[in-house]
Amino acid sequence: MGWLPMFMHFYQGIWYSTRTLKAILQVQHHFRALDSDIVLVSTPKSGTIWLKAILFSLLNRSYYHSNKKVDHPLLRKNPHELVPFLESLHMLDTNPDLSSFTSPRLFATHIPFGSLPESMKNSKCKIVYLCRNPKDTYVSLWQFTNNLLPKETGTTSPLEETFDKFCRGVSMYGPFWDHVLGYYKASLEMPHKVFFLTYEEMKEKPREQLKRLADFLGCPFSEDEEEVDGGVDEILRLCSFNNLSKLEVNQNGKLSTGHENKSFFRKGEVGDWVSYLTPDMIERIDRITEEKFHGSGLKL
Ligand code: PAP
Repeated sequence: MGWLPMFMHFYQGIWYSTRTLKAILQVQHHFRALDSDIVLVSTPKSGTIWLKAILFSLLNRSYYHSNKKVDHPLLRKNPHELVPFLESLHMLDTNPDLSSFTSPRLFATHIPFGSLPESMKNSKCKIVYLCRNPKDTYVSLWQFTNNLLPKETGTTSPLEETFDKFCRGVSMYGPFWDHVLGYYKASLEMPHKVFFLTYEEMKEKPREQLKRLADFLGCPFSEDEEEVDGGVDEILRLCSFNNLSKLEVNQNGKLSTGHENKSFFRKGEVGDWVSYLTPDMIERIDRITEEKFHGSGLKL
């Protein structure tokens, strides 16, 4: 059983809900990556929505910069609508028509490296990978899951129980650590293909990370854009938690999946876990992180 009262399945070393597993199988069988594709991959609750907004703004910046009268789509649409998950596309339609996507196509997924469709590994498509400290990831996932429980029951999935499951790897797309390590290794082996980024790095030095991203994607900021037009700062402001979370669409809108847009904007902070985890829990999860990442050079 998963965190919600539904079954989970262990497939290719990873835990999925029934619905997600069906979608993953469709993605594996039908999705054909193009060399020009850009795919944002992330662990759930690592700030995917933030990076979706940033990548969308980055890739479309020249159009909206020179067409100031056109409203930026982020002001009216939730980033999940603008940058769809491959899983969601294949949940609605087993083999969706993607011909309306203009190049470079921008998609997102939570699929772990080992289970990516072959074309994503073999083509020249680029992967931007985002992950986050496991303690904040866990707390964010727990809060999100609580929102999905039927309101009338008033129940909260017990922190201790879900924490134990998370530590044992039983969470959506878990084990968390295996997911991260898969992409971390791929980024070391193929730095031109896989860009590895953490939520904390993005929070700490957003300008630097945004410029690194632009370089990696082959659309670097010119000096003018950076210094004169304020291109970098404008994207960061547009995509900031403060800005996105206050927009009407993100306060009152809903996705086609039924999720309320506001459920993707909770606190947006680093270190919120201190308010939820006991010293024993911290000790346990830190030990797992140390053991799993031992020798990899990775710290989260
Ligand atoms: P998903 O896996 O369901 O797509 P995802 O977008 O990865 O969720 O993560 C949501 C987290 O990103 C939330 O974290 P929290 O629960 O700790 O608050 C959310 O608040 C945070 N987030 C959303 N937008 C931003 C933003 N613009 N800047 C920073 N963090 C953000």
